[in-house]
Amino acid sequence: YVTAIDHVGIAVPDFDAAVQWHRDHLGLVLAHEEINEEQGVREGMLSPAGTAFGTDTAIQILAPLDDECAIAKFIARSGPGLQQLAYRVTDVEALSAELRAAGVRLLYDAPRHGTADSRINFIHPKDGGGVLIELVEPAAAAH
Ligand code: CMX
Repeated sequence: YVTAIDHVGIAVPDFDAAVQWHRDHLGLVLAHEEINEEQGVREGMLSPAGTAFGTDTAIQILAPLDDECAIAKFIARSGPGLQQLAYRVTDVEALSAELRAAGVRLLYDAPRHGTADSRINFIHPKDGGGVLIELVEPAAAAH
């Protein structure tokens, strides 16, 4: 099911400052940006110039929209930093079903809306070796 590392997510308190820091110091460009109200985030996908968003691995900047969302809680507990590792998958529902059958806890009963109309679910960090693992089925593969 896993075809690539889709992105690595960094929780930040200030979206614009983080985007600027990565541009100024590492030359990464903002290839995509959106608000996801359900997840409570303003998020951006950063890539090296010349690479393709949706194909190559991206760095995801995640800034909280309010004090109650997952990113706000993460920053309050752990401070800014790496928050998630996201794998691109061909079929998020089929993989989730196999994981559940194997006793791995998924956060959602059904996939939710992710970046660029992808469908997403998460493996609980306690079952992911201490890593919050996101499963991303891109929109193009949706069915
Ligand atoms: N990475 C690793 N461990 C994490 C973690 C993370 N991102 N977030 C929480 N944990 C750990 C905590 O440190 C804690 O460990 P201890 O019990 O040893 O202290 C444990 O998991 C807490 O688990 P919890 O109390 O069940 O849950 P929380 O309230 O801390 O929430 C989580 C954790 C993963 C359920 C919540 O962050 C969540 O729902 N995440 C999925 C949604 C999300 O991250 N959205 C933002 C990104 C949106 C997008 O990518 O599109």
